[in-house]
Amino acid sequence: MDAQRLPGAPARDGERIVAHVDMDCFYAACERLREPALDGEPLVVGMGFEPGETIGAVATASYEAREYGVESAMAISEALEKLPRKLDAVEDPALDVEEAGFYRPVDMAYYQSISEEVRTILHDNADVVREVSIDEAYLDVTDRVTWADVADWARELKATIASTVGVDASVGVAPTMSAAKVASDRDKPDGLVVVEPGEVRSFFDPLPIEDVHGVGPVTASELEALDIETAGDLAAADPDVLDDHFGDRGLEIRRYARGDDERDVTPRGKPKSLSRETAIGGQKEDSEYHRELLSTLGEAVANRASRKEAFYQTIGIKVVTPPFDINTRAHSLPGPVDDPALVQEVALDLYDAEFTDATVRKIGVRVSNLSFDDAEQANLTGWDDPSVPDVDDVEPIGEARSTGESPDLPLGQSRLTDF
Ligand code: TTP
Ligand code: MG
Repeated sequence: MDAQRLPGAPARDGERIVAHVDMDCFYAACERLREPALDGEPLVVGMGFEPGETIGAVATASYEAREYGVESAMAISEALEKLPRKLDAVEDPALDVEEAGFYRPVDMAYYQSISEEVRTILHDNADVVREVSIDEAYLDVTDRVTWADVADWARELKATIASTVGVDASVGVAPTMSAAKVASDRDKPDGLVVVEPGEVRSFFDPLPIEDVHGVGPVTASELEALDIETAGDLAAADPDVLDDHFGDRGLEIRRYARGDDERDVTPRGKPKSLSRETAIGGQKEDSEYHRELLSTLGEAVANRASRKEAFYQTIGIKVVTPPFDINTRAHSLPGPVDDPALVQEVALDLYDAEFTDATVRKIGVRVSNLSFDDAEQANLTGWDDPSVPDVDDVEPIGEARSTGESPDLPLGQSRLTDF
């Protein structure tokens, strides 16, 4: 601890107390909730393990299954070699039932519902929560606790999650997001690690460089070639050398290794609009094909809005014509709706009004003027309150495995993207 710091002192000006919460073997923990007989057993959650199936991957493995070398993203065939399925072991005398495990298929809807329960508790226990994936969030608790009592706060949070929801969380607390994230991983499962402000450098120093935020396997091997093997080596590395090899990114990972991370915990924003578009390869002037695409895209956008519980008041299309002219047209409704058929109808009307003879490179559908307030729903039938709250936040991008996004609708060879 910092020599100047009084025990129990609140965070200093500008200094944050950040917690990172990450559930332990989350999908497996959820499966155990509804099937308690799986407690303490090696358990693999994934796809492709049923007879006749060959392709699939492990989503997660319980800590007992990890002892056998099974891990996330491993091919299911490899997992079955390391840890045969109990069902198979019972029937095959060559296999040992004691050295076999249980396999369960992925059930996202169920895991989402458990995740929601955990989130409610997180929001009750922090002023700012940033959810980054189905089982992971950052909490800013600067105004709620001091460094002296943050460990008690974290223990209580873990106990509340365990007793209310029935799953275990690991928690890391530190003055920065990146240190908190590393800390939550250090003592898994059921972990709790607090890194106080004066300890961040010494906490990071011995860690392997892969543990530094922003260092992937490729960067790690490039750093190792420069004899930089630990976060401490990276923190002490000559900035010019890093700049030469990696540019700005090199300086950024050096800052993270030194525990410098200025990012504030900010809540996830609500999107301003939702859209789907696709490039058109062959049939550039085929209006029936364009209309088909618009219907599919409209359905995809409307489904996405429903998943996000968003109502939309404006429905639009984008038609890109040669050379690269972007034409957007939109129609605003008297009030916010959640109506997939209407999205398709309006999109087609907008297209039919102007573009049936057009050569088209790209085509897309967008809904905007979004509202997320449940209270809006009450006004829908009467159409008597067209007011739409301002939604200023832009949807954040670039975070791994964002929560709850289902795959896009397949559309032949074309790639669906946002616009
Ligand atoms: P993680 O938090 O990375 O893993 P975990 O919760 O299973 O285990 P840990 O105790 O180490 O935190 O991911 C959360 C969930 O995301 C995980 O339960 C399953 C899913 N997932 C995948 O589907 N594929 C993957 O490759 C990974 C890493 C996770
Ligand atoms: Mg986890």
